[in-house]
Amino acid sequence: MCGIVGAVAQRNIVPVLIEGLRRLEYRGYDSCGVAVLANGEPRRARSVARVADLDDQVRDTRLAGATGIAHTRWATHGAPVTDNAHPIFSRDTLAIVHNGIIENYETLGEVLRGKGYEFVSQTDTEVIAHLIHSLYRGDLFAAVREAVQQLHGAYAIAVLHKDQPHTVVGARQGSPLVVGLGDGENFLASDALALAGSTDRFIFLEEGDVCELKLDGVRIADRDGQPAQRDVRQVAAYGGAVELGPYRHFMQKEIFEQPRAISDTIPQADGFDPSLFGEAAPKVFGKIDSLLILACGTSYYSGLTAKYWLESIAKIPTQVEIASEYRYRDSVPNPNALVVVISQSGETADTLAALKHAQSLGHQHTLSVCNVGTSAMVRQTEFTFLTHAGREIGVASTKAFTTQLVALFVLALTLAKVRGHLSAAQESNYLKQLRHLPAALNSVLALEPQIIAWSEEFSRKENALFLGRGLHYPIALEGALKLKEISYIHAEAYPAGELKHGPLALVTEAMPVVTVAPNDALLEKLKSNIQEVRARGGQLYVFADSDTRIVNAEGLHVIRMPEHYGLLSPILHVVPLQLLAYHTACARGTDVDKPRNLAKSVTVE
Ligand code: HGA
Repeated sequence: MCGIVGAVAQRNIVPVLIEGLRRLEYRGYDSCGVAVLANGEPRRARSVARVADLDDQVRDTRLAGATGIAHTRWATHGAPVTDNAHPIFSRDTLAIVHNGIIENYETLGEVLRGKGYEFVSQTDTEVIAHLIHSLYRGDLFAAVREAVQQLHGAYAIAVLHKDQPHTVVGARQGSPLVVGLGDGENFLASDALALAGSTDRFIFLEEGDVCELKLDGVRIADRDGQPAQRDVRQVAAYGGAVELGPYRHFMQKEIFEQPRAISDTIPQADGFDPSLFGEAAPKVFGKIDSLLILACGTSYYSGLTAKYWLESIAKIPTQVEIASEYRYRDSVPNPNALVVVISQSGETADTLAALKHAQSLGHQHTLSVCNVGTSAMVRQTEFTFLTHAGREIGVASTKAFTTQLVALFVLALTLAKVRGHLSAAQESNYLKQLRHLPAALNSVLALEPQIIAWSEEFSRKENALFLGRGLHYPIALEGALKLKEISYIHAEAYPAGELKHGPLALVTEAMPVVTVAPNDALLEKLKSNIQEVRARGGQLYVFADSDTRIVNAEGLHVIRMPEHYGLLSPILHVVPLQLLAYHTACARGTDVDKPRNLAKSVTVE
């Protein structure tokens, strides 16, 4: 989603700003722009194409300046057209970039119109620009502090003013913003990654902070306007271009990186000790009586899968809820529950808000499962388990999902051990299974040519059904989500037992029905569901464990999974569904890594 970069320096800062935007491109955006103070005047370039086009523009127009802000926009208010692209100006004196949504923009807009401000964009951001302008009395830092008091909603902003050379003011509430400290120059960005190469010293601003960047230092005020000291952290953000290598898209590369990502995520230790989650976990885990898992999208499906593990192995009651629902409903808090939040980026706005909501209700124990160690989510939870997926560029999550599953499986085993449900023999057996997982995944990846053959068929369809049972129902959900996201084929997933309660009405020869068929206790039930579909002329595409005796027949297409993998089977079964979605999307010619309307880190509500 939106990315912000800002800088004050004694050199032309435009190349640094453009490079920062390039590094944030993977998040997804629909327009971009940059503004600098050039000879004391704000000047800008904006594009509804890629950052490369913006770069051409700034070169052609020789846009240069030592104080600047830049932005990639994922439109929430107003179409992705040039007039709505940031930086947004107020009366040609002030420029702002904004990430987030201002909920009271209509009310504020009316007041500002009454004061004579004209609006030239449809964005909520323009309200902030005019508001700060209306409050400016020669001190930008003070004007921004005053302005943010009036904003409702989420924001990270960076602002410059023509009368304040070598000054950029930033503020955050609900959206991420970091300060990068340089020598005689300072930076702002929504992600430390954007500043790799410029600095490795960062301050992670806290909620409600307002900061002022000058050449010789940075000052910060907290939400009450009091001067605040924040820790400086050394972060070696890897900003190098991620190479595609032999792959066609990042998504394909990331699917094939899963054996490595999983082996990096499996703990090195010889057993499942709570200390894997944090120093204080051994004291706390024994007291936990239930789990509340909060997440969105693919991470929500990893939580749903984990519920089966947690209840069957650790015998601990587990509730899984979509973060954007939980944060707005009345719920009954349980201070003895462990709240688990799951997010690849650790900046997912809805999940962060749900975490905050849980804490405000009195939940004391929180754990994040996250792929970014410096993220807001990791900083705001008591315990953490970091997945080691590495940078995920494709908007459709793949290796982040399977590494989350590994993390949650480790959590289930750890809680099982603490609660006396895991014998030493079981522990070493599970450890063995986990360690063999990367090799097992490699043999699943070898199915790619067979899946490509199916994807040709799928690319001509407009609808698909996905079926799974038990542990594999969330995997069917994830398979349907992957297909929707990148091929734009309408797909729905059902627990196979639900077919006859409604979706069977949709089954015709034109409807492919993808089925996940592991050899587990529900296999015979699943086979009956398969027959129900066949009896109605439906075309079944089944990923079956080799010992299931489900074989190719009229209307029944089977790909055999190389290994039967017990409780860890969801991690293997999701991989062919990722490949099916990927190759179907390729056959349809969509923009696989940047599907329309979607963004990578969902930093707005
Ligand atoms: N609301 C602003 C910024 C949107 C955003 O943060 N996207 O990630 C706009 O629509 O311009």
